[in-house]
Amino acid sequence: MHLYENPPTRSQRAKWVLEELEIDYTSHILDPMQGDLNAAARRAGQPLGAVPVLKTDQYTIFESVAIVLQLIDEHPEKKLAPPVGSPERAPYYQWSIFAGTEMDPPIMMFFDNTMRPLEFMHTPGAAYDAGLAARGRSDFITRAEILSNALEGSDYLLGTDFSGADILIGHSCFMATHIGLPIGDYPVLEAYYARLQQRPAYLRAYGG
Ligand SMILES: N[C@@H](CCC(=O)N[C@@H](CS)C(=O)NCC(=O)O)C(=O)O
Repeated sequence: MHLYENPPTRSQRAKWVLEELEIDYTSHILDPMQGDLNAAARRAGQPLGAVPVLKTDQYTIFESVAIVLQLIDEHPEKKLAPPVGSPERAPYYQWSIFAGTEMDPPIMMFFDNTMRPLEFMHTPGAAYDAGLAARGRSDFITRAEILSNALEGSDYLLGTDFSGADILIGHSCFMATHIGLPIGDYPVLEAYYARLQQRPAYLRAYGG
C-alpha cells in the first residue's frame, strides 16, 4: 500500500489506522514547502489536490474518514468496529461521520483564518477574517461540549472498546490542540485525548 501524506494533517488519520491494523505501507510525504503538493496529490488520485490518498493493489481511495472505515472493514479480526448491521454500529457511524462533517469544518475555519500560510490558500488575495475565526472557535466549542458529554463515564466513544471512531475524533482533538482551540476547558475530552495519545499506533502516526 502507498500512503500520500503531509504530517501533521488529516493524512494522520490514515496513517494511524494503518499502524493500528499493522498493515505494511510505503509513505510518500507531499510537503508543500518542498514542491507542489496539490499537483502531486492530484497525480496520486485526489481530485482536489489534497492528502490523504491511499493506493492499494486493488483501488485508490481518498477522504480520510473513508480510508479509516474501509481499512477497518477489511480487517474484522482486529475488532476496531462493531459488526455491520449491529445496534453498536449506529454510534460508530454517527461519531465517525461527526468527525468529518461536524469537527473538521470549524477547526479548519479557525485554522484558515488565524494561521494557515496565506500562500497556501487557493483564493487569490485571501486574507484572515476575524469573524470567521471567531465562528470556527465558537462552533468548535459547541461540538467539544457534545463530545465531552458523550464521553462522560466512558473510556471511548463506544464505551469500553477503542474503535475507528476514536481514530477519527482523536485526530480532531489533535488538530484542535495543535492550533490552540480550547480542548483543556473540557477535562473529560482532554482525558480521553490523553488516553488516545498513549497508544503505540498513535505515537507512530504522530511522531510521539
Ligand atoms: N475531506 C478531506 C480533506 C482533505 C484536505 O483538505 N487535506 C488537507 C490537509 S488537512 C490538504 O491536503 N490540503 C492541501 C491544500 O488544500 O492545498 C479528507 O478528510 O481527507
